Formats: sequence, structure tokens, C-alpha cells
Amino acid sequence: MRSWIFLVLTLLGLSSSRAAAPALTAPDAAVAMRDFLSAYWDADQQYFLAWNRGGPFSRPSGAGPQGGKYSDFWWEAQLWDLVLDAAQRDPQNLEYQRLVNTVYDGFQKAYPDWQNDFNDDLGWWAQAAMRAYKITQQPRYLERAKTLFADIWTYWNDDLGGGVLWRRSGSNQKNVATNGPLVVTAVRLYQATGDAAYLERARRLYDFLDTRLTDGAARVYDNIENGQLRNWDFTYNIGNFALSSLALREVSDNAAQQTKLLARAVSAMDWGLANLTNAGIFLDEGTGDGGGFKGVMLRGLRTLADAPGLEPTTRARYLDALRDNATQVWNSRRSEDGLVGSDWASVQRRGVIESLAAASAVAALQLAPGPLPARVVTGNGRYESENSAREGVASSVTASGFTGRGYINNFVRDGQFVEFRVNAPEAGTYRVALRYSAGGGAAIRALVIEDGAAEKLNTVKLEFAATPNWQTWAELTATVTLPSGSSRLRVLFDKDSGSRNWLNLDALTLGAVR
Ligand code: 7K2
Repeated sequence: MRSWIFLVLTLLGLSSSRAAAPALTAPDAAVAMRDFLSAYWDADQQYFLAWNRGGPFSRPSGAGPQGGKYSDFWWEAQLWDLVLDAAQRDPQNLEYQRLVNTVYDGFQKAYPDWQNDFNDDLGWWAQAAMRAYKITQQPRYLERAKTLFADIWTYWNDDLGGGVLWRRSGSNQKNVATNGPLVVTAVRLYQATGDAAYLERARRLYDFLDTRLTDGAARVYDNIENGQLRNWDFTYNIGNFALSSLALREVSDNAAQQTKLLARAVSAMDWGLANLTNAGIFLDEGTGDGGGFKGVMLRGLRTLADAPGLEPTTRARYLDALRDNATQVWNSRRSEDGLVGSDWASVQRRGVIESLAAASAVAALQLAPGPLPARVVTGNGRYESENSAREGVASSVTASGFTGRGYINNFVRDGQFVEFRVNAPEAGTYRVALRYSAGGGAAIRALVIEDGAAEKLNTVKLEFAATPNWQTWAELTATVTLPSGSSRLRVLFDKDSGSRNWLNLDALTLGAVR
């Protein structure tokens, strides 16, 4: 019975996806927020669900109240941040103002002792509580932030020259996710109370962060554990670092220091925009915790775009990035519930969308300054393999000369692929340039082209000429016909159609046919 219903639903889904793509509409932050609340907000429990209401599965297990039915400790803090984004965007909206308080009430009921082994989880609540304090002026938020900060501060130690531990037990990891939000919290507490001890702690936290968890230039790392530096590239670390730099800048009384802090935020953000995007849209960092990273990044980007003294062309570039990401999110909403998952480059047609991932997408719309007209977002047309969807292949940095952060290799088995989710400004013919190396001799792949609804349009045979070695990169161009808006270009190892030999794939550029 069940499967029969699913079959019918699937057929309906397929037939409707064959219809002409709906006309583009102008992004609307309030509509995105409304859809988010109807999918996840449980007004009786005053708490957000972990999975969207229309999802076909009940959540089997997980962290969070009621066996993971509801969002866990840090997810709920992120969802509170989204509500705060909406309340800040539209201060006249009484529903958002009320929701700021209700989310907190519900959380307090679920976790009355405010205990957690993760200092980062507690720190997110402290940081958000200071935002809620600014918006509502309710003293309970200030008191909560004070208590949380004081408790968390007991996990500061001098190993590595300082920093607060990520966990209270079982690990000596120190990470950006813990220390970044604490810088911001300490600054806000200083601003609210005038107590210089907070300022001093903010400075010490920031010094640790900048000295140990960045390269002093454009790169922000993730954590150090057992003496090992982990240089994972996550968008939220950049967002956190920018937010910390800018918060400290607000309370710095030294002009040179202020200039330096702004420059630190700018160089980290520029690295993220150049390396963690495809055609200007932030990459998919997966589900689970990763689904929430982009929201933090965009909060940092918006705060930076608003920073006084920023060079005007830089500000304009950041505002454009905010608008592009928000517009892309809007264009990727699925028709049945208006939700967007962790991949902003395409519509997630089927399955559950977790509240944390959905919240990041909705935050993009709250944080982008209007007006946002209806349009296809095309950016610079450049899509990096290492930032794209893929199956079976690996990523590497061994062969020099690649663009971005690396390239895809170990690409030699049937069924493996790299899939570029691209946007075309209008229906027509486009030039696709693939940057590759084929040091093992000429290689063949299939280029499978699907529209945004994953309906197959065409397959093109790609014949990559041999390159003298793996460090010599070449370009193969093909001409393809694409519909307006979203398409999927899958470079596939398909034995049946003659795919053969090794191939390293660096990037795809989509251009007009000249
Ligand atoms: O190692 C940390 C962090 O530095 C890293 O970026 C992420 C990557 O993983 C952990 S933090 C993840 C924790 C967040 N708080 C709730 C915990 O259950 C979760 O492990 O994902």
C-alpha cells in the first residue's frame, strides 16, 4: 500500500516536472520565513522540528528533545539566529518579535539546566542571547549570556597559548566554532556592562584565534587537537572569524588596530568568496551540522558589508554576493513546501530537508539587502570540481597548476562522476570548457545533460586528448544546448558508451557561444 502511494506520488512528481519551468519570481524574505515556520515550528512545544513536517519519515534517532524529533542544542541556537535575522530585517513584524522570546522559552523548558558537554553549543546560545538582548532589551537575555560566558570561560587554558576548549570532557580540541562566538559575546557583554574584564577576555580570545587558528593572512583553519592543526575549509569558520574581527573593531580605540581588524575580516572573506563558491554561490557542505555553516558565513558577510570605513567597491562586491546567494536560494525552492536544502545550486526534489540546512537558506534571504529582482544568477560562470557534487572520485592537490583549492582524481571506475550544477541566463547554445589533465593518455567520458528537474536532455561524448603529464592542464570545449536557469552537467565514467582511462578534472566554465 505504502509503496503504491509513493509510486503514484512519484509519477505525479515526474509528470509535473515535465511541464514548462515556472516563471521566475522576485525573492521574498517574508515568504521564505513563513514557509520555514510552517515546515518546522511546533507552536505547542515552542520548539523547532529537526525534519520538515511533510517528510515521509519520522526521525528514527538523534540528538535533541524526544529522541531527535526536535532540533538539538546547537541547531536550535542557529534557528534562533535565523529568527533574530528576520526580526532585525523587519523590526515592525510582531510575529518575529514574539518568536524571539518563544524560541528561548521553549528551549529553556527543554534544557532547564543549560548543561552541555560542548562549549561551542553553549557559546552559540550566549552569542544569540546578546542579539536577543539588543532587540528586546529583556534583562533575562543579558543574564543568560553572562552566566553562560562565565561557565564557559572556566574551560580556558594556556596550552597553545590560550583559547577555550571545544569540549568539557574527553578532548583537548580548540576550534574556531567555540572561540569565535565567544569573542563576539565578550565584546557585546563589555558594551552592555562596561566591565573591562570582558574586553580583556575578548582580546585574549581573539589573539588566540588569529595566532593559532589562521595563517595570519587569508586562511582560517578549523581546530587544533592533540597538537595537530586541522585546516578544514568550512564557510562558518570564515563567518565566525569575520564576526569576531568586526566585533573587536567596534570596541578598539586605536585607529591602526581598527584598520588591521577590518583588513583581517576582508582577507578571510575574500578567500572564502574566491574558493568556497561556484559561480558566486556558496558550496554544498553536506547535511547534518554542515548544513548550518553557510548561515553563519552570510551573517559575517552582511556584517562586513555594513562595516563603516569599508572601501566602496569592496562593499558593493559583498552586497552583490549577498544578493546573488539570496536570489539563487529563492530560485532553488521546491514547489511543494518552498524549502531549500544544503545544496543551493539545485532544487532538492525528494526527501527530508533538515531544519538546520533549511535555516541557512532562509537566512540568506533575511540577510540580503533589497531590492531583489527575479533573475537567473550566473556569476562568473566558473564551477570548480572540488566544490561540485560527485560520486566515487577523490579530490587532490598533488599535481600543481590547478585552479581553486584542488581537482578531482581517481576517476577511472564505471559510474563515477563529477556533476556541475550550472545556471544559464536564457535557453540556448553554450560553450562548456573543461580544464583537465590526462597524463595517462587520451581519456573518454560521457557528458550527461539534465535540466533542473533532473530530466535527461542529451549526452555528449567527451574525448580528452592526452597531456604530457599530470601537471600540464588543457582545455576541452564542447557545445551544449541548455534551458534557461538550472541544469546539471554530469561528467560520467560510462563503460557502455566507451569511457576509458584516467582523468583529472579541475573546473568547468560556462560561456556564451561566439
Ligand atoms: O571539530 C568541531 C568543529 O571544529 C568542526 O568544524 C565540526 C565539523 O565538528 C566539530 S563541532 C560539531 C559539534 C557541534 N556541536 C554539537 C556537537 O554535537 C557536534 O559534534 O562538523
